[in-house]
Amino acid sequence: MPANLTPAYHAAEKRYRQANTPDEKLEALREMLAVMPKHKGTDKLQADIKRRMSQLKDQSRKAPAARQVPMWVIEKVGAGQVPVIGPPNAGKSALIARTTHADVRVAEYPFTTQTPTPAMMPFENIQIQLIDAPAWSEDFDVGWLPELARRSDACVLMADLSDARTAEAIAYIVEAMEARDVVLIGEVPDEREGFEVCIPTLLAANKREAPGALDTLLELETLFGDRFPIAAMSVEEGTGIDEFKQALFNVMQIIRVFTKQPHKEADLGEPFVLPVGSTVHDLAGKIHKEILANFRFGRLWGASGRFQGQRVGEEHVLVDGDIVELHTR
Ligand SMILES: Nc1nc2c(ncn2[C@@H]2O[C@H](COP(=O)(O)OP(=O)(O)O)[C@@H](O)[C@H]2O)c(=O)[nH]1
Ligand SMILES: [Mg+2]
Repeated sequence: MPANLTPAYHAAEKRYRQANTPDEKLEALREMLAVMPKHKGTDKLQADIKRRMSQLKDQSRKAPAARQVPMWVIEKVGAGQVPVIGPPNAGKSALIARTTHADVRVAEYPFTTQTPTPAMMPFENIQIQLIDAPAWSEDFDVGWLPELARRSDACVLMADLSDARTAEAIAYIVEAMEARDVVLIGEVPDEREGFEVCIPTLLAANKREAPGALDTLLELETLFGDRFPIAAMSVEEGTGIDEFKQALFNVMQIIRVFTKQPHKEADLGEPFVLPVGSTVHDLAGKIHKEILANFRFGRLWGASGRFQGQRVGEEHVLVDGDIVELHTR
C-alpha cells in the first residue's frame, strides 16, 4: 500500500541517512515518526522506525562515548563506482591488480588493505571504477564501509571458495550492511519500501580452482543464488575474468549510447553512459543543457528503433548500443 509520505518525512529520512552519529540518527528518527501520517499503510514503517530507535538507545547505553567513524568519499569517474568488499583473503586486491593498472598490495596475510583505493577497470568501451576496500568480518568491523557502499553505483561481494566457511562470512557482511540500511541485492526492486538503500551487487566467487571449491560454490548458489548473480572465477589462473566483467556490467543496469552529427559518421569512441530506461531527453540533458532546451527531434540507429534512421522524440527509450543524432533549433 502506498504510504503517501510527506516532503517533511523525506527530509527527515534524508537527515537520518546522512547522520554521522547515533544522536543525530535518533533525532532524525524521532522527527520521521513525528511527521509521518499514521494509518494502516504506515504500520510497518512505524514499527521499523521504533525498532531502530530502541537499537540506537541500546547502543548508546553500551558505548557512551560514541566514536566518530572516519569517512572516505572518493570522486566518481568513469561509468560507475564499485567497491569490492568481502572477507579477508578472498582475493579482492588480486582481482583489482589483475583487471586494472593499479598497484595494489596482494598478500598472504589478512587485512593488508586498510584504506579504499580506486582503480579503473576497462570493459569493452568503458571504464568501471573499482575500489579496493578493507576486509570486513565479524572480528574486524569497518564502520565506514556501509557508507562507501551506500554512495556507490554497484558492489562486488567477493567470496573465497577455498574457505569452506565463506558462506557464513558472506552472510555476516550482508546482514551487517542491512543493519546499516544498505541492502546488497542483484536486482534492485522498482518499489522501495522503508528507508534502506538498495545497491546492485554481484557475488564474485574466487579461487574456483582450489580443492573443495565446487562444494563451496554449490553452497553459495543454494544460499544466495536467488539474491545475487554469481560469477565464479580464479583470479590466480585468470579464468572467468571476462565473464565477471560482463556480469558486473549487467548488474550495473547501464547502457552505452553514441551520438552523431547530421551528415557525419557516428563517433564510436567513448559512449555516453546512462541508466537502463533512459530516454533521448536524458541523453540530451547529459550532453548539454542548451541541447535539451533547443531539442527538436532525434534520429536513431540501433536496436531500440523500428528501422535505421527513424525519427524519435524526447520520450523515446534508448537501449545499449544506440546511436542518436540530435537535431536542435
Ligand atoms: N588459490 C588461489 N589463491 C588466490 C586466488 N586469487 C588470490 N589468491 C591468493 O589469496 C591471497 C589473498 O589475496 P588478496 O588479494 O590479498 O586478498 P584480499 O584480502 O581479499 O585483498 C593471496 O595469497 C593471493 O595470492 C585464486 O584465484 N586462487
Ligand atoms: Mg586486500
